[in-house]
Amino acid sequence: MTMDTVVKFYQTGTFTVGNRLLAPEQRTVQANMRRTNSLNSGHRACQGCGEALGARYAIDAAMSATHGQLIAANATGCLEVFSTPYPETSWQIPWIHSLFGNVAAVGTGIAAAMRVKGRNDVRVVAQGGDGGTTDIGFGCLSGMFERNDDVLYICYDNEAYMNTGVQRSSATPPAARTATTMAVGEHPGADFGKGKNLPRIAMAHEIPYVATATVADLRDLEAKVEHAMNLRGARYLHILVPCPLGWGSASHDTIKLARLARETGIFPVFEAEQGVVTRVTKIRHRVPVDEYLRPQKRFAHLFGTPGHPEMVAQIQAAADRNIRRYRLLDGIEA
Ligand SMILES: Cc1ncc(C[n+]2csc(CCOP(=O)(O)OP(=O)(O)O)c2C)c(N)n1
Ligand code: SF4
Repeated sequence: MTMDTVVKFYQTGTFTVGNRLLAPEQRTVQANMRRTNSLNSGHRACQGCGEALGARYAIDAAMSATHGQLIAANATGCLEVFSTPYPETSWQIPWIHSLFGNVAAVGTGIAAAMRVKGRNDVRVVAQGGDGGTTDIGFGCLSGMFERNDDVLYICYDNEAYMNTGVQRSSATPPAARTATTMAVGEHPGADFGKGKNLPRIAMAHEIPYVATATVADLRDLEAKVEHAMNLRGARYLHILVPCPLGWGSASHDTIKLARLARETGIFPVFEAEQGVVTRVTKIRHRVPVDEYLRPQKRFAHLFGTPGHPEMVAQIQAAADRNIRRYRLLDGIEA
C-alpha cells in the first residue's frame, strides 16, 4: 500500500455496506430482502420528501414487529394524498383514510373492533401530519391517550400544513415563513412564544411510551417503532421530517437538515415512559443554529441585509434550553 492510498472504513450499522457486516438479527428491517415495502414505489411525494422516507421505515418496522398483523389509519395530508390518488394506492397493507381530524379515534375504533373479535394479535397504527395532530386532531388524540387505547400514533412533523400550500400549524417554529405568516415587517415569519410541544403534551398524559426521532437516524427510528409495538396501550412517536417544498431546502439536504436539527439542540431526540424521560440521543458535534437555518428559504429573511440577528439569537437560546432540559451534552446540567 502506498502512502497516498485512500483507506475507507465502513461503520457497521450504516445503511450502505455496513449492514452486511452485522449478524443477520442485528440488521435493519430495510436491509432485509423480505421487508414489506409497505409504502411502495410509484407514489407522488416530492423528491427528497422526509415524510415519505419516515413513513416507509416506520410502517415497515411496525409490520416486522407485528409479523404482518397491522392496520394503519391515515389522516388527510401529504402522506395520504401522495400515496392514494383514487383509485391507486402505494400501500401494501390494510390501510384506511380517516377524516383530517379524527384519525386517533378511527385507530381506537379499529383496536376495539379487533379486541371484540378476539384478534389481539392485530395491532393498529394511526398516523398524520403535524397539522392533523397538533391542531385539528388534537382532541381525539388526547382522548386516545387519556383512555390508554392500544394504538401507536405517529406524527410526521414537517412543521406546517404542507399539502394545502404551506400554512402555519401549531408546530411551525418561530421565525419560519409560511403562506399564512407575516412576509415582511418588523417580525416576519411565525411568532415567538406560540405553538405546542406535542411530545411534552403527550408525556403529560403519562402514557406508556413517548418518543421523538428524525429521518437522519433511521436505525433509531426503526428501533423505537419496534419497541412501541412490543408495548400495549397508547404510544406516541413524533418524527421530524424535513419538507423540501415547504422549507425551501434542496431535496438532497433532507437527511442533513434532520441531523442538524438534532445536533443544534433544536429538535431533542429522546424516549419517555409514563411521563418520565428515560433516554436521550446525545449531541455528537454541537453546531450553532444558523447552520441549520441558512439552507432553508423559510428562514432566508433572518440572514439578508440587515437580517434579524436578534431572532437567530432567540432561536439559539431555545436550542440551548433544550440542551440543558434534556441533558443533550455531557457536562451540561438542567
Ligand atoms: C376538515 C378539513 N379541513 C381542511 C382540510 C384540507 N386539508 C387537507 S390536507 C391539509 C393539510 C395537512 O397538513 P398536515 O396535517 O400538517 O400534513 P402534511 O400535509 O403537512 O403532511 C388540509 C388543511 C380537510 N381535508 N379537512
Ligand atoms: S410537500 Fe413536503 S411533505 Fe408534501 S410530498 Fe412534498 S416534500 Fe413531502
